[in-house]
Amino acid sequence: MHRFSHAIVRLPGGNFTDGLTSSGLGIPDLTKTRDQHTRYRETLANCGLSLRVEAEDLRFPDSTFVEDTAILTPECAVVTCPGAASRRGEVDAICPVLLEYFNEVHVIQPPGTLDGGDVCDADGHYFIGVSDRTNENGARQLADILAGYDHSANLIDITLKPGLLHLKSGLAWLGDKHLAVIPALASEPHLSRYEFVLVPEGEEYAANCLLVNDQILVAKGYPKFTRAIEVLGHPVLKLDMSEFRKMDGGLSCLSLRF
Ligand code: CIR
Repeated sequence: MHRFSHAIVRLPGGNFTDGLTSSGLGIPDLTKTRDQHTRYRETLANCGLSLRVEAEDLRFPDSTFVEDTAILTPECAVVTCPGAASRRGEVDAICPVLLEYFNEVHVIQPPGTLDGGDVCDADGHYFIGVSDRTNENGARQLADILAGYDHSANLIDITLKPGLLHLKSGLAWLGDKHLAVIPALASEPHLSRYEFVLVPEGEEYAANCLLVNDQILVAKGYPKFTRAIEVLGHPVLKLDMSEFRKMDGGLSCLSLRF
């Protein structure tokens, strides 16, 4: 398993609450948002990652969800072309950062669109969601780039799965052959060679958990799912994500790991 040594994060801005959302869960509290982001950064650092902390970018209220701007592999970085018009410009700020760490940086070209939240890395095999944000053109561009580094990929169409913003809103790799999967994705043929930790009904938000080296970060408040992943034997770290959830964001969205 590839281990992470670094993570890039971006601080939530004072206009975080102006971002895109469909959650209907109300307006985030900014102080709590910043506190939760601080805990998130501390947790990644405690997992042994060296953090690159980018300043808030008030031009883009959703830019703290930095995962959507790039796909990072051991060999290269791929700058995305975010599917939401209000987020498209976020990539200009991430490019120079990536060039400091990666010799090979590719860029998804329009009319392709791709959000990092649609890309699930299962130990070098990639599941790429085709969603309202990622179109087939963008997904195929990424699959072609990955193939150049001997990484395989499958496209998974989630456009007809209600309530799923990104593929990783319902899917996470948990090490070895284990995937966290929401019921709506459980019959997806490309996933059938894996062993599922099925996310209990009502706890779907927790599916966006994050394996960081040997530890699994999981959203706090989802006891059944937490118990189910504890069985896998990794230390499980619970983080309060309530304010990010209000803006449709989860644990993976808040960082780029490499
Ligand atoms: C958006 O709608 O783009 C943001 N409010 C949330 C993005 C969450 N990102 C992710 O799941 N990777």
